[in-house]
Amino acid sequence: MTSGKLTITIEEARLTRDTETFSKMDPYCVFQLREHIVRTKTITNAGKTPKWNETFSIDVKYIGDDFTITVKDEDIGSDDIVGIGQGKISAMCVPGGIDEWYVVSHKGKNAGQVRIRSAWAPIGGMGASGFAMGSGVNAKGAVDMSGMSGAAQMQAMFG
Ligand SMILES: [Ca+2]
Repeated sequence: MTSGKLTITIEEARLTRDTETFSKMDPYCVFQLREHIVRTKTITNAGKTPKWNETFSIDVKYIGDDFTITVKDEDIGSDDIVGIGQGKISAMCVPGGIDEWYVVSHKGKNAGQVRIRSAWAPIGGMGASGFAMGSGVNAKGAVDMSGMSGAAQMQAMFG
């Protein structure tokens, strides 16, 4: 199982859907991966072309998970959802990262795109497989001293 630290930069959006009629939207973007929820600042009056350029760090434990991107328009009272998009977090967890436009939609219709860049640092690299082996040994024979080397490995990996 691969895990690691994912850094995402929510750059900007090009929206086609507008939830405002007489004024410009005040968009912000929410990125969710399981219990991790991050959100950008609201860009007042950015309309359909908000530029957030905000970077977040996320610990990825399950690389098979889906993430969700939600673009909202901040309003007095309840905020409007402009569009929602989804993807596999594994697509972002690659050497060199990604720089992609993700489609967000609303009620089945395309509502625009959000540009996200990523950087990926898997835990341990080579050590990650060593840790997996160590924990396997511990699971079978908890009495032996391999727990110490496992802890030392963890310390080495997590700094
Ligand atoms: Ca608004």
